[in-house]
Amino acid sequence: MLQLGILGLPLSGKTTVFNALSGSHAAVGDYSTAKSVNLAVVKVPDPRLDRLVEIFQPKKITQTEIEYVDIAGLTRDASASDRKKEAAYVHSLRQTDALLQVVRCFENPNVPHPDGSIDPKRDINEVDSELILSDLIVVENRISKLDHLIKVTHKDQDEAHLKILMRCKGALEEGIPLRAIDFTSDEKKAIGGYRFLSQKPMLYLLNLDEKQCADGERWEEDFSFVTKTSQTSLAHICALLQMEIAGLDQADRAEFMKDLGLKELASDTIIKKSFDLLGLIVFLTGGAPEVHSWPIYRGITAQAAAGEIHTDIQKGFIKAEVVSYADLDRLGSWAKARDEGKLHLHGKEYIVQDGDVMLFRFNV
Ligand SMILES: Nc1nc2c(ncn2[C@@H]2O[C@H](COP(=O)(O)OP(=O)(O)OP(=O)(O)O)[C@@H](O)[C@H]2O)c(=O)[nH]1
Ligand SMILES: [Mg+2]
Repeated sequence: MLQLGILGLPLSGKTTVFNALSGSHAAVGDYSTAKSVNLAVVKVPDPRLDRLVEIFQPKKITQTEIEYVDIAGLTRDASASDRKKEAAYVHSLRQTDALLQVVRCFENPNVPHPDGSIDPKRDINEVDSELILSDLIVVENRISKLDHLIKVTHKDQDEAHLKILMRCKGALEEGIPLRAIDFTSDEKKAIGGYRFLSQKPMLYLLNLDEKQCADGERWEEDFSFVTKTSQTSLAHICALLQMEIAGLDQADRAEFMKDLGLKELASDTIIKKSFDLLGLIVFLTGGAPEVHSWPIYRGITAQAAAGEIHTDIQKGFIKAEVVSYADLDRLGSWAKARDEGKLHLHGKEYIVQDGDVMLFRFNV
């Protein structure tokens, strides 16, 4: 399952955002009393799935899910035990697929900022620098070990690896996050195991108060510079308000949102932006037993997509029957789509498109 890590300075509103996005009720406020890690699995809303349920009347529905991870921030004057916690914190972050950086913009005299003033641009710089530094430490350690090793073994493979790490080091020393570097797919594979933090796709999330939220678009314009680096994205949220909305039942929620003139829940906007950021699309499968949505990376082939369902289907792949969601929605049944010539047979190399409804033919 896809995992999104929530990070940010202490008291930037991470846990409030976590609650808003997941409808959870984790304790907010004082970091020391909060649980060290909050985890929540969220279903990715997709109206296309609802329509397929109408069409196929399945026994079972399986929706794409993502997991949010919120990890308690540390104070600046970290003690030894805090440092141990920090190692665990960095480890948890490394396991995630993308990062969601909560940026404090909200004014709240009851919640002191650890740096004494509200300055979101400074905060972004500080958090980004910490990620870069943490990667730099990993890279430097690895380089010095590899240096010793190469003197003994003289392996070309190690030399090649060292070269990539030197390139990483150069970038990090200049304060450039690794996500900004154009690695070849082989290079990416070679360093994938390090799970570098500055290489992960990053969604910057401006946490605005209710007053600021009226100007959400202007705030995003003002911070658009963060999206100049590749694999970054930007959104805003009024976390406190959204947490309240997430806690309401369906009927109250609709009314409350109407009163406030909100068209969409922040949790939905943020999931969409995260999917785009990660380059994810969805293909669908439907039938009487089950309707299922499958997240995949954009650009993968029909045969690779089949592997998401089962390796046997991938190995024994013959053809994929594909109807686009738009056609199936319009025509209302698989049989009708076939009759109208909207069912297409594709081979292994077909590049799956977002919203393809697929049926795989395979040999076992
Ligand atoms: N006014 C206002 N207060 C907020 C907003 N978001 C968070 N807060 C308050 O800020 C305080 C800290 O929020 P948390 O969500 O616990 O922050 P955190 O980043 O998880 O804090 P740590 O885990 O301790 O680092 C709480 O008292 C929240 O109510 C907001 O959008 N507006
Ligand atoms: Mg927290």
